Amino acid sequence: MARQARISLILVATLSLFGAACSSSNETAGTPTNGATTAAATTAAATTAAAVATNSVDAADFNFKPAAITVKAGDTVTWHFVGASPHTVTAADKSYDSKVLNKGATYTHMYATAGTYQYYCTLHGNATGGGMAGTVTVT
Ligand SMILES: [Cu+2]
Repeated sequence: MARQARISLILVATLSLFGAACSSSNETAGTPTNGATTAAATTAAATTAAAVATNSVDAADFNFKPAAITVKAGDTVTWHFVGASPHTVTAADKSYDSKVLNKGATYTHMYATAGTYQYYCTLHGNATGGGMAGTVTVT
């Protein structure tokens, strides 16, 4: 699972760099200095959108906020069901499952071991990260 997340990150980074290269060549053809600056800015933006250090996640309609978080090994993560629709917090590997919960409920899970863990809502997402899904990176 960690490998899958890493591949996804590499893919995103590669696509970002590719996009930066394309836009810089369109706007400033043959000016490598500008291209390098654009690539650096893109990298910084990607870092900003990366995982948030928190152990509290909202299960909203229809996404997890924030969708990517980081916690320390041994930390407990709490999901707050704030959306009007019912949702679940289900490990991609099915190792834990909140079952369907409604607005106002909370669900907690303790992550004992470092790694990258994907989860999803069985009603609105899938185990491969599509739709309503999230990632917990444990360090
Ligand atoms: Cu849902």
